[in-house]
Amino acid sequence: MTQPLRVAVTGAAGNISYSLLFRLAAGDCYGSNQPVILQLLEIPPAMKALEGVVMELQDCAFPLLAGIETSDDPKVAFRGANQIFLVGSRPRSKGMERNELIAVNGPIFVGQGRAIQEHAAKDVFVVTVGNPCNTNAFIAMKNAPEVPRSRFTAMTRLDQNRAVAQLALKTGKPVSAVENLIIYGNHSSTMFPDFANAKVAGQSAVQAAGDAAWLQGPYLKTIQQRGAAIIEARGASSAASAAAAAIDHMRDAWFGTGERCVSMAVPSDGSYGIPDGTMFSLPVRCKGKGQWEIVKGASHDAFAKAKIAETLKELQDEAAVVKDLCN
Ligand code: NAX
Repeated sequence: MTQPLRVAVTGAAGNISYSLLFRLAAGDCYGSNQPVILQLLEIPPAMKALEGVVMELQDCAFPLLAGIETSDDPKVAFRGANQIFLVGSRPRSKGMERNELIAVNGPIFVGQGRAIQEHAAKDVFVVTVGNPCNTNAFIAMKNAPEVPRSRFTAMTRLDQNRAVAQLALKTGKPVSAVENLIIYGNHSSTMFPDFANAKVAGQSAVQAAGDAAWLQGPYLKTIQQRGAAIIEARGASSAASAAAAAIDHMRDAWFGTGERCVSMAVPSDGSYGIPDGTMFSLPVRCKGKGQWEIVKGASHDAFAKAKIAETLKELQDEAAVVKDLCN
C-alpha cells in the first residue's frame, strides 16, 4: 500500500479550492495510485463553509482520498505536509491599490512561512497561488530560512496556458503543437510571454502567427489583461482555470517534465540578469519530486529585454514594500 501524501491547501473554502480539492482527491495531480490526505486551512469566519466542502468531498467517495483534516491554524494544517498549495489570501477590493493588497496579504505569508519551517515534512514543496503570488512566495521563503529555497515557487502556469491557447487559436493548430512558450517575471499585467522563442508545430511562433505586430500588440495585451477580462465577463475571477494550472504546476514538479520546459516563478540564481533570490517566472525543467533547474541560454531581443526589465522593476518595487516582513 502506497503511503498517502499529505497535501495542505489554504483558502480551502474559496473559489479556486472548490475546483482544486476535487481534482486533487480524484488523482489528477499525483496519479491514480497515490492516496492523499487533504489538510485544509481557512480563517475562522469561513470554517462553516469549509464544513460544507468537506461534506461534498466525502460524498464523492473518492477511492484515493485517505483523509480530510481542517483547521484555522497553519501550524496544524501544515503538520507533516509534503505538498502545500498557498491559495488563500485576501482578494483585492474595489479601489484598492496593488501596494495596499501587498501590505494586507504580506503578514499572512510571514506566519505561514514560519509554520512551514516548523511543521511541514522535510521534503515539503510549495506553490503560491494567492496574489500577489510572487511576492507572497518570496515572503514565505524568507520566513523559512531552514527550508531549501528551491521548495518555494509561485504560479505563472495560468499565464502560460493562456498564452499557449491564444497562439493555438491564432494559428489554427492544436494547443499540443505549441512548445516552449515561457512566461517571464511577475504574475501581474507586466508579465511577459516570450513568444519569440516559442514554436508552433516545429515552426517559430512568429512565422506561424505570420504577424509580429500582432504578437507584440494585441496578443501581449490579451494575455496580460486576461484575468481582468474574465472578471468583467463572469463577475468573478478565474477559478477552474486557476485550479487546473495549479494542478499542472504541481504535477510537473512531482513527476518531472523530461526535456519539456515550463514556466514557474522560482528563486532566481542570477540567470538572465535577474538578481539572485528574486521570485521570478523563468523557463524551468522539472526532474521530479520537487527538483527543478532553470533552463539557460534563451536569447532575447531588445523588445523582450525591455519587457523583462519592466516586470523585474515591478517585483523589486513590491519587495521594497514588504522589506520589513522579510528579515
Ligand atoms: P476567494 O476569495 O474565493 O477565496 C480565498 C479564500 O482564502 C477565502 O475562503 C478566504 O477565507 C481564505 N483566506 C483568506 N485569508 C486566509 C488565511 N490567512 N489563511 C487561510 N485562508 C485564508 O479567492 P479565489 O478565487 O479562490 O482566489 C484565491 C487567490 O488566488 C486570490 O488571491 C487570487 O487573486 C489568486 N489568483 C491567482 C492566480 C494566479 O495565476 N496565480 C489566478 C487566479 C486568482 O486570481
